[in-house]
Amino acid sequence: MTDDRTRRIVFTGAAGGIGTMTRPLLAPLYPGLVLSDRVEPTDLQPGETFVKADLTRPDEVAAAVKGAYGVIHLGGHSVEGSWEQILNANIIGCYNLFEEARKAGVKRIVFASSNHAVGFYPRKRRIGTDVTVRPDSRYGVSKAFGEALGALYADKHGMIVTCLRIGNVGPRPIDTRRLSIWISPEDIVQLFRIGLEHPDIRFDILYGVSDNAASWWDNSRARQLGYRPTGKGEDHRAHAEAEQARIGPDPIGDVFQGGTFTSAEFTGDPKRAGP
Ligand code: 15L
Repeated sequence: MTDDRTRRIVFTGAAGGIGTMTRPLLAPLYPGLVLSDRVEPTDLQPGETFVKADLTRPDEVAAAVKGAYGVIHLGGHSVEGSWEQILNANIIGCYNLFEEARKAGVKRIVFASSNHAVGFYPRKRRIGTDVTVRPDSRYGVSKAFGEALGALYADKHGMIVTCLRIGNVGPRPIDTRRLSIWISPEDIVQLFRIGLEHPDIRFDILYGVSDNAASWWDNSRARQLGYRPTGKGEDHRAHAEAEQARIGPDPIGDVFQGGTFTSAEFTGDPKRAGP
């Protein structure tokens, strides 16, 4: 175990879906892990430490990140929402997190960005992490904002920032779109570890995706940093296709990587949304 792993690592959004799936995997790796959220997880285990913090409250965020070496920042609103919800949880909340972390001398932040920062790329295009953002929702815009904030804090304040454009975390892909973007809990923990420990990161954007044959993303930078995903979406194709048959077609969402996030509230011309 490196020294870094014994230090205080704050995990925001720990009571949410990804937090619940990854907490048991992170606990043995990071003895200094501190869970944080607006509400305490209902299944808090003996030995787990919890600090309550509302991201819109700078004082509460400051108390949570005090003395931390690193932060895994999953907190915020995790799907599309009203402007007010997104503004508070993902814009103001994300700013409070980075700024209070800076003031507290936090060295590393792993930021949960999302595939929805680039959701309007068509499925027929393979994209890397260097493409212009094409958010598919207010939520996607907030994730692009978080990536930009991460770049600012890396360039201006020397923080080590890793943004993970997460696909969909779960035990297996739940429809055919997720065959391309699915990531297992074990694989996302590998990416958290790279963000918290790898010596060669300054600012990076990586795709949070398993080793899926149907992937739309070039994740070579993650591989260069040692990422060796073990999940394979193809192993679950039959299940994903059976689920897809129950969902039915979405003429706009099926064209774009972001799926239903692109078709929701859509009033444009799908042809002009373009290649
Ligand atoms: C996300 O960013 C969401 O947090 C998650 O709930 C899923 O909707 C996922 O994207 C997805 O695209 O499947």
